[in-house]
Amino acid sequence: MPKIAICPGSFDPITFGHLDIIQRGARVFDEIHVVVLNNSAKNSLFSVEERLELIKKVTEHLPNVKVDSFQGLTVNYAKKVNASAIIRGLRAVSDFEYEMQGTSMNRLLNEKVETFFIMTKNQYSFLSSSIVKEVARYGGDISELVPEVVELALNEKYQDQLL
Ligand code: COD
Repeated sequence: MPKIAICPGSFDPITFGHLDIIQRGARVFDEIHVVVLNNSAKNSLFSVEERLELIKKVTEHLPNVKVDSFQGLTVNYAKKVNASAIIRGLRAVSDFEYEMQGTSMNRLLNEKVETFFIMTKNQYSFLSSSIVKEVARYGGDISELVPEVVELALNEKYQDQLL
């Protein structure tokens, strides 16, 4: 049976930090489903369709990565695609409390799905979609932080505000 994992997130937008986690997960699992879900605590800049499009473009070199969106609980999506694992990235101690809460809740909802954490690479330890949006909004250089298609999409979103 293939080992399937899901990589859930907001991906608003996808960064090199996300991509690194997806690539490293794809080396371990037979199949990875990157899934755009709603985080009720966050207002998104990109629509779900825009986020999917960007993720598809930057993962097209990874044959065992699929991209999808879902309305609802992460564990329900895992069940839908027969995934036995959830992959999450860890950056700093500050991520721990949130991840601990989410992992405990997911385990309570479905104890058959195990959560695995991949530690960020040092160069991405400070990187988040929020910080990228903040820098892009004020015209800063984000070329080291996101793939080129994402940089273009961000510049397009914010160009009106820069004029
Ligand atoms: N380096 C390494 N990992 C990173 C980096 C980086 N620089 N940046 C982000 N990551 C990791 C994050 O730690 C996370 O694991 C993943 O990438 C996605 O990050 P985000 O910020 O895009 O996504 P989140 O954390 O907002 O996603 C939260 C969910 C949408 C998955 C969550 O809210 C959810 O499961 N919602 C559905 C409802 C549900 O099931 N709720 C119960 C469980 S919380």
